[in-house]
Amino acid sequence: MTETAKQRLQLWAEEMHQENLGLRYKVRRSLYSGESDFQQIDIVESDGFGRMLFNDSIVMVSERDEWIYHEMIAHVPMFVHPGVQRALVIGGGDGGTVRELLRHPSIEAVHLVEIDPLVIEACRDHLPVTSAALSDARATVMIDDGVRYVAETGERYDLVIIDSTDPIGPATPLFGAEFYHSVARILRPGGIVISQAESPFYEVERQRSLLTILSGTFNRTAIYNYTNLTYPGGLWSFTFATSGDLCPIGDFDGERFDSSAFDCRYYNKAIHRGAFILPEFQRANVAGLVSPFKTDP
Ligand code: AG3
Repeated sequence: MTETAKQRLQLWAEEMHQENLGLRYKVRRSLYSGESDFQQIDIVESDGFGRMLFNDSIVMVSERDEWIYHEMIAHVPMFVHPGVQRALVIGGGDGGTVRELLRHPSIEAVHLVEIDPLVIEACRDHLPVTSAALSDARATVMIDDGVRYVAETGERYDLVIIDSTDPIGPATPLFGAEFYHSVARILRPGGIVISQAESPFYEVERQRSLLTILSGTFNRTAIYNYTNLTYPGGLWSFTFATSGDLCPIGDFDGERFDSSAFDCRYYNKAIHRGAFILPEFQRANVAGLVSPFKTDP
């Protein structure tokens, strides 16, 4: 037998980004592979990144870094709003965002609206680190189109989080004006909207168009960054918008964070403030589309 023939078969999962970049992860074994009406869903045991969820070959979650994304999407608005009781998550069927929201004692109900039941099922079976939160008594999972849900529901929320995939396929309308008009309708007074806002390097136009929509619909807008391992380019963003006057810096309740004694692995008070300080190129790209802060970060 030749040296080559004796070698173990090498399995890799690859995310192709904008046709000129590929990120490859060594796969130990596939845990789940299925096709829904919306997408191809894969959960693999990777070598070095833990379990990973891919939708249509795009990385959604890795155990190695999912906590960064989920801490930053949830705790930033939670420590700005004085007392979120009811939160809505659109997408996010892995459950990670719900998990972080539920750590806050003010939360009475979290509704998760996920379009694809197979994401929920696959994550419940193979990604307990995020999905276990979906079994909490305060969490309600609804299988529905988020666009339809926000247009038609009679429910109202203090916080709406758009935990979406990239703006392709069923997620595309989640980056549109009509959708945000409906989100504004279902916000309680002073409510906050956080959206998955892609990469400041690769998605300049997307960030601009999202902020244009938000600043035309809400009273106050901002964009903040986090760095992660598995999304192309590493530095990624969320947008912040509110129909009220809460400022993500001026109204940040750092004392509440201190007394809550959360064992965060990424988020802390300085990270909260620093996340809103943009690198020069991004500051120029979003100029005029974000609101001045009440106080300096
Ligand atoms: N939401 C997906 C963020 C976008 C990832 N994009 C990419 N890898 N090209 C993740 C959901 C986590 N709850």
